[in-house]
Amino acid sequence: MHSLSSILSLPEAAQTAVGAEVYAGLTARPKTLSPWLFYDEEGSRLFEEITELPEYYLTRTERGIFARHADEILRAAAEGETLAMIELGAGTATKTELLLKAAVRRQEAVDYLAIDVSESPLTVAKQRIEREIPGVTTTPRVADYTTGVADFPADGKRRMVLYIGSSIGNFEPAHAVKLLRDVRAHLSPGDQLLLGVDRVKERSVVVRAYDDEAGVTAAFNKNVLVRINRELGANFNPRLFRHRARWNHEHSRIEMHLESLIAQQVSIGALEMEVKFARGETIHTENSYKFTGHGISSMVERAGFSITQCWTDEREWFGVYLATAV
Ligand code: AVJ
Repeated sequence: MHSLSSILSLPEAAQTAVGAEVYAGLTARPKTLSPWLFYDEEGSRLFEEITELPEYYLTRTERGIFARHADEILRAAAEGETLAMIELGAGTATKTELLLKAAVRRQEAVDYLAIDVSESPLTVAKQRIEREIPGVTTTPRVADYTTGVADFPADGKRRMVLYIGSSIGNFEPAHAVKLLRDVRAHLSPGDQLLLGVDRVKERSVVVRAYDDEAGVTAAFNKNVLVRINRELGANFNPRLFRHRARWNHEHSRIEMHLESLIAQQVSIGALEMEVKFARGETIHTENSYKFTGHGISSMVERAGFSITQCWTDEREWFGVYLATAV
């Protein structure tokens, strides 16, 4: 804990979202940085590149499930009613198109609220969707939904909240439930949640997905240092850190770290702060939880939803769960 006076004397930059996160994370032990910091413009672009890597099975597998079952998913969600779609962490919304197309096959007009922390992918998404799927009206909203979602206007329609791509996997179990409860608090009974989650599978498959041959995930991980250099005037040398991906069996999650290759000191100008690293010390930058069927249902049910149906691929690597707000 820091005393009030020490907080009040921090530079202004520590009060911005990025500054506060970096300050808290790099004074913590072990050092951490929150994964939402990955998604500046370059980070969002690198993530898109990750989704196309041969080792990164998640996006491809989930897309396959949507390609095969989108009509059935939409029918089950709508139950004859008109839907308003809302997506958390929409990004460029490429996979979402399959669901939006299924929605316009059922109803003439679809309102789609696309929420993301990063503006650039939302702009890309809106332009592409309006060109390719007439009938869908996209409203982009730049917001960090992890600190609380604002309301989801639906003007009388049944809401369908999409939280796909296993983004929920970034949160520790208690936080994941809290986040879903917060979503639930903005819904009415009968509104729908579509949750895409990555399932527990053979460890080597998972590790490779987060440590690819081409080094794109390594660049994605290190980009957070580049972002801190640019936005907070720091002098991290990304070459003096190594990307690490390791499976944590106890917590059923893959962890990403940045490991300092030498003993070094980094200064962060805007935070008036010096950060020391021992050789081999890491910054923990991401957790990506992998779920069992039981884990998913207990999480979703504790948040005030009831699962009605789920879809998976042949290998059962990925799960798409439809749940109703109770
Ligand atoms: C966007 C959180 C689903 O955990 O798989 C990809 C992010 N990190 N490669 C994931 C990510 C490294 C991704 N999520």
